Amino acid sequence: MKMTFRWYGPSDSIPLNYMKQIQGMTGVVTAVYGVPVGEVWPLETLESQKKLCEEAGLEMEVIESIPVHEDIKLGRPTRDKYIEAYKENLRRCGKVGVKCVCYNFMPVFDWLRTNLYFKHKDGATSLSYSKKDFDGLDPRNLHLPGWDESYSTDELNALLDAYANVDHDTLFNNLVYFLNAIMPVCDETGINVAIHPDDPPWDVFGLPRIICKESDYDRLFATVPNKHNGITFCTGSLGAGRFNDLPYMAGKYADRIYFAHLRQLKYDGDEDFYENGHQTAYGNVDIYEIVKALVKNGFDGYLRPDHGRNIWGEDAKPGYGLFDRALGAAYLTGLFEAVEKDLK
Ligand code: DNO
Repeated sequence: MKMTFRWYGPSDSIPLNYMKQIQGMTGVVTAVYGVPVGEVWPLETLESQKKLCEEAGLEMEVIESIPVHEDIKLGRPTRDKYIEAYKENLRRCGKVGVKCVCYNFMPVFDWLRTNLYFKHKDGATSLSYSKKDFDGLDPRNLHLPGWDESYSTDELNALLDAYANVDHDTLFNNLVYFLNAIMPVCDETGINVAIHPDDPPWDVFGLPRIICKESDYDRLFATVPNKHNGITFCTGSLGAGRFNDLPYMAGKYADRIYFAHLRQLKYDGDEDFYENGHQTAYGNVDIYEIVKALVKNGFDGYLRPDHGRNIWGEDAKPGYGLFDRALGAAYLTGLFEAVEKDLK
């Protein structure tokens, strides 16, 4: 496994050398920010970001994410144009040594939480999700923490209308169309693409979500068997689904897991949860059993600590502070060491 840390590019408030000071850190996970979805990333930006990483002694082998244009998800005639741009982005990433590209196929919305500052008794804060708060939201007039408000209300409404005709199978077929189109570029560049699960792993606002559970992965690999078609195993996203057995899934798909997001969450009702520090004792995700399943089954991908709490007075981007993610990285590195030694 290779331990990595998410870096939001040159404007990230956390300096690269702080990331490097977390012992065991091999590289960053990043993207080119500020380019509209569907456009080609300037090669010079990729090169200059890579240079900054190298100067800090870090690799830049993972991209999270190259976002997928909604026209591709909707299967609109214009999708081919956006797929061409996606292929060009993969080639450019390949040129600067990227080995793994994370993406998601969630219609309109990426991850959803209802509170970015859930208060813990010890004064820490973290992200949380409450069904009751969620049910009170109007997707057509949405102001939600963490959600990209780059759409105007009119654009958002037009997009939601367009999805009225897209059911789970249609969305899945559009994913397959996209994957079949990009696989040759993955073969050519050696890049593995790793789909991020839907977060939370169920339909939201009547929009279909198709990467939520075991049968979704089985269907994905049966339909597009190319080995470059892989997954980002995000324990926080999949773990919100009480129906997912994460250690079992980690073992079953270990050879397709090119990237792992290991994060903790604590159930707080039937669907509600809040995020917590990474340790197994602090939530419902058995990080130890997941690490064991990964190691036992030959997991050889990238790994990153995921959403941490905000602690020690840090005023960080919710989920992405330095302190708790550093603690998470140290904990995960220790777990891997223990499990790897035990299994030898
Ligand atoms: C949240 C992240 C997601 C993830 C995308 C991948 O913190 O895990 O936003 O980057 O879904 O495309």
